[in-house]
Amino acid sequence: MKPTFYITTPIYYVNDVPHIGHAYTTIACDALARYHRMKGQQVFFLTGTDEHGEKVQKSALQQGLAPRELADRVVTRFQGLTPALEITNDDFIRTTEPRHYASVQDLFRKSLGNGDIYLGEYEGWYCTPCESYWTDLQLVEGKCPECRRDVEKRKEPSFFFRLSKYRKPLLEYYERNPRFIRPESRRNEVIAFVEGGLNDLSVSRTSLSWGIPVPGHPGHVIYVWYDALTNYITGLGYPGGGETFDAFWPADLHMVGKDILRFHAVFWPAFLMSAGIAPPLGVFAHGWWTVEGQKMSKSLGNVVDPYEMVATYGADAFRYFLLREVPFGLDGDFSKKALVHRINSDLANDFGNLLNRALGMLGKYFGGAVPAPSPPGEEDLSLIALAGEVRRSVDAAMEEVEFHRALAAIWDLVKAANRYVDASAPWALARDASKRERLGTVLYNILEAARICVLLSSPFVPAAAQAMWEALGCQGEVAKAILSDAATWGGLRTGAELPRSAVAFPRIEA
Ligand code: ME8
Repeated sequence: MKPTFYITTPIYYVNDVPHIGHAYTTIACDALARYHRMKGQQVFFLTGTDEHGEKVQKSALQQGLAPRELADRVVTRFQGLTPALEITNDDFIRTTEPRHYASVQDLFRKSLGNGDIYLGEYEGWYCTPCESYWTDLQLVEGKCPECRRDVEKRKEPSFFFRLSKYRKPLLEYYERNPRFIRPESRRNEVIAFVEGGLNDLSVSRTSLSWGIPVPGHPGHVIYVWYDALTNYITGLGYPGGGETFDAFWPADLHMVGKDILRFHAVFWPAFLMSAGIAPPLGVFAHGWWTVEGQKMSKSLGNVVDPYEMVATYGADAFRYFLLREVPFGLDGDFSKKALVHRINSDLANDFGNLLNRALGMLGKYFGGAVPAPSPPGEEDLSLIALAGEVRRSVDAAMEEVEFHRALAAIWDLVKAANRYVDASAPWALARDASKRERLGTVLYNILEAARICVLLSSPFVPAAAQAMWEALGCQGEVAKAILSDAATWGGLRTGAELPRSAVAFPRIEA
C-alpha cells in the first residue's frame, strides 16, 4: 500500500453559492479521504474556490461589487460546507491568494522558457457564460454548443500552450496508466478526443483584467483553466513545497464532474509534462444530478441548497443518500421522497434498529454489560465469515470508487445481523435459564456485527458512526480507527457497560 493519498475536489466558482452538485463532489472526496485514513495512509485532502475570470467579474459587476468583494462574500458559503457536511479537508485554497500567484507564474514561466508557451493571436467565437472560444465547426446552429446561447467573434493577442505537441505523450500516458481516467467509458471518450488531434490552447487574455498577470507581460492575464488547474500543486506548497510536495505529488485522485473531465485529463497532464512535473495518477468523473426529473436551474427555482438539506435531514443522511442512491459515475435524480425513503428504510429501520434491539436486549438480560462469548456455533460462524467478506468487498469497492457498492455490502451485513437476531431469538433463549451462556454469545455477536458495520460505515455517516461507536463502548474516535486492527471480529470489549438505546438515525415522518 502506498503510504500517502492525495485527493482533490474541483475548485468551485464564486459567482454563485454552493448547490447539491458541489456538495456531492466534496462529500465523495471526503468519504474517500476518511476511508484511506482508516487504511492507515497519510491523507491530504484539498478543496477550494476558483475566483478569477470573466464569470466572477461579470457576476460581481451585476451586483455592484468588485470581483474580490464578491469572492470574499461567497467563499464563506463554500468554506462553511466543511463543518456543515462534516468534511475533513486539510486545506482550502483560494486562487486569489499570493501563494497561488507564485505557483501559477512559476509554472507558466517554465513553459514560456522552453517554448511550449508562445505569443500568438487568438480569433474565435466566444461564449461569455461558458468562458470558451469555439471554432466554426463546433458551433451548433450558430450558437454555443454547450449552453446554446449567442456567441461573438473575437480576436486578441494571446499566449498559447503548445498542446498539439502533447498528443502522443498523452496517448502514451493513457496507455501506460489504464486507471488514470475512470470510469472506463469516460476514458474511451477522452482517448477518442485526443486521437482526433489537439489544437494549441489559448492561455492568456488581454481583454480580461481579473486574473493573474503573465510574468513579464503586464497586459496579459493568465486564462482561467491554466490558473484553476494549478491549484492542485499550489495546495502542496509548489513551487517551494519541499517535503509536503514530495510526499503527496503526484495526486492520487482528482475528483471532478463529467463536465470538466477533459480539462483534467488532457490539459492538466500536458501542462505538467511541459514543466517537467509528473502528471496525476487518477481522475474520476462522476455524473450529474437532476432534481425531480428536471435539470437544476435558478430559473426553475429547483436548486437544492446543501445547507437546507443538512438543517432538515442532517448531514449524515444527506451524505448517505448521495452516495447510496446512484451508482457513482452515472447521472442521478434527486427527490425528497427518495431521500426520506432511504433514511427511514436503510438508516432508521435497518441500521438504527439493529443497534437499538441489541442494546435493549443487553439492558434487559445483562443489565447492559457486554457478556463474554463462548466458542461460536455454525450459525455464528457464517455471520463472522460474512463480516470478513464484507470488509474485503468494501475495500475493493472503495478502490474502484464505487460508493454504492461499498454501502450495499455494508448493508448486507446489517441485514444479515438482523436476520441473525430473528433466527437466534434471544427472547426465547432468555426464558430458559440453561441457555444463558448461549444468550450471551448471541448478544455479543449481534453487537460485534453492529460494531463492524459502524466502523465500515463511518466514512459515509461520520457523526452517527461516532455516536454508535460510543454507545457500543468503543473508545476514542472511530475516525482514527485503523481497519486492519479494528475490523477484525472480536474487537468489542466484554464487560463494557452500554446504554439501553442510542438514537443515531431518527425516522422522518412524511
Ligand atoms: O467548473 N451534479 O466550477 P463549478 C453533480 N471552477 N455535480 C455537479 C452539478 C450537478 N448538477 N453541478 C456542478 C468549475 N457539479 C471550475 C472547476 S477545477 C480546476 C475548476 C459539480 O463551480 C461537479 O463536480 O462550476 C463539477 O465538476 C463542479 O461542480 C463544477 O463546479
